[in-house]
Amino acid sequence: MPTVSSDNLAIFGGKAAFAEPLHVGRPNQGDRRRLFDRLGEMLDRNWLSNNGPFVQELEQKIAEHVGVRHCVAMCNATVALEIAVRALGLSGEVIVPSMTFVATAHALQWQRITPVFCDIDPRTHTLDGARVEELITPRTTGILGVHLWGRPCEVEALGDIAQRRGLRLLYDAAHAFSCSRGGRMIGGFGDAEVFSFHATKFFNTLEGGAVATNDDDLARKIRLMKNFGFAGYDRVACIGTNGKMNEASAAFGLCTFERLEEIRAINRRNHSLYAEALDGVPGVALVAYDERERNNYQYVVLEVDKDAAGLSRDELLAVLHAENVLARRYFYPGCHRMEPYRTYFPQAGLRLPETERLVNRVLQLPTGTSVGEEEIRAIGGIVRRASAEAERVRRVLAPALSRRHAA
Ligand code: T4K
Repeated sequence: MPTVSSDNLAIFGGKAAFAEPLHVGRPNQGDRRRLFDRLGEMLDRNWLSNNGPFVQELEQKIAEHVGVRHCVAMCNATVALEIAVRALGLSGEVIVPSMTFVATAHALQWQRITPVFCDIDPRTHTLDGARVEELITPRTTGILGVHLWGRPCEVEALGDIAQRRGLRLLYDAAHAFSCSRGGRMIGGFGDAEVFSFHATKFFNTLEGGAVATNDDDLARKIRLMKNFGFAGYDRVACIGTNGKMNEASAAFGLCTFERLEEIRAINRRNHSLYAEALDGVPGVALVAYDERERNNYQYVVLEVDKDAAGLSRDELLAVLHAENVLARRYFYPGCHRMEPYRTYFPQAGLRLPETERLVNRVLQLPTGTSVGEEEIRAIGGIVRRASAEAERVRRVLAPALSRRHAA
């Protein structure tokens, strides 16, 4: 049971609130007995990969759930993005946010396509349409939007730009499985959308991902490409790679899928509990989801306004880590400040003021099925206490943080 000392935070020498670390991204699992049954079936069948029956069943369930004609399951979202990018014929330059997991940019650069980093709208944390238009050049072939934290991009504005300027439009929907925009499920926007089913995601298949699309030709091409381009036993129709999902992953996914609504309800409850626990803490805002839409609530994101809070995001992070709450600072420092992009585009930060501001303000807190009410109230108590004692926190942390900045 967590114990938050009301007068002695761990950074002041008190005992950590949690004996065991509390992580962001603990996996959600389905029913274990159902999983063992399915794994038994798989072993009896001795069909372990290559478009097996569990993969087909999962693809059908996902396509139905998000309301698209095609779902192609893959080994992970990074490979799914690479394949979608190639199948869409992207080349030259593609406009993409820097405020994303580095895999989004890598999926382009890996194929020698230049990711042109675009700033975000500070209200949505997703691509700013006006900035996108300014970055279009004769070499631009597409836009790759990211539904960050599961909050959808301004799909109407981006769709309009793509249509007017003759660009392909792909979405990295790694965070947005089972979310909607304007009542329509994510999966059906743009030319295609890519989900991640990594262990740390709301819905997982151990490792995994999928491309969702309503474009028959594109789906056919993607299916070929994820299987080396094989169109028959001895016939290779195009260049391809190995992007297949295996049967054990699909079996795990089918079991997690059966708990989807329950997991979503727990995430939603956790999000509301955090809202209550953090209510009124100055300068610390919980990023909200649009309650008129369907959300998966998989990320609990705080935005820390240093001036109002009296503490920086990194100071609050240090307080939480000392209590064994391993909050994260996704996606610091932004792709443009990671290699190889930092070397390729040393000036990129100049046109990304909102991204640079946001990467220094946000942190993510633990949620999911392994986090309960008591933990959330304790975490809220830690944040509240740190805020009340902001000056003392800053004094205690100053030497360590200045050493870190100097390094
Ligand atoms: N696009 C976007 C916008 C993405 O966010 C991602 C992935 C992708 C594309 C690419 O999707 P994939 O190719 O991965 O399908 C994690 C995930 O590995 C990554 O999938 C995810 N985004 C990213 C946001 O988070 P790390 O480097 O932070 O993971 P790691 O190893 O630190 O794990 C996070 C925490 O989760 C750990 O502290 C402990 C816990 N954990 C993790 C695993 C794997 C567990 O408790 N059990 C586990 O099995 O990237």
